[in-house]
Amino acid sequence: MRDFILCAALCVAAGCGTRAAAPARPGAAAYQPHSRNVTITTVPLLVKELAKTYPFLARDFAKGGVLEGKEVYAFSPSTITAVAGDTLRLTLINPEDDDHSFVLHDFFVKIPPQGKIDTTYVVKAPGTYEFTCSVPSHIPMMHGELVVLAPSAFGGGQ
Ligand SMILES: [Cu+2]
Repeated sequence: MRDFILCAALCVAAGCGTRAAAPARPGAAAYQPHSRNVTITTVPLLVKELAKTYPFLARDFAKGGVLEGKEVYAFSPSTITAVAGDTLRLTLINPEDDDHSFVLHDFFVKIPPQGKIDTTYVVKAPGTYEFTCSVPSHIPMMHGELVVLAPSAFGGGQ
């Protein structure tokens, strides 16, 4: 708690709450890319195994049902925020007995059942990028977003 109070006091003194929104200042130090640890777990939401707990799911998964040929999984968390140039140190955890994957437009990692994958990804241009699972029965429901901010948003140069 004492560390938090000290951090909060330093942050207020340094104007942390206003720095992110400040426009780039000529001569300000350029943003230095960070290494960010991100752990993402695949989570079952409405899967066939749950039909015993929620009897209505049997009808949903049946032929003609709203989830025919599908199961609903999520990535937790489903949003990653970083700055262009940062390196994401990703830990991808799949506790289930189904295959999953983590797919960006230029990146693919298979996450085996009851497996954990450690990998890295360098974020590039600012923008919003969807990530998803490639297993057909898990899409379009299983997805998330990588939000990449411009370094100039932090008051420095490029
Ligand atoms: Cu999946």
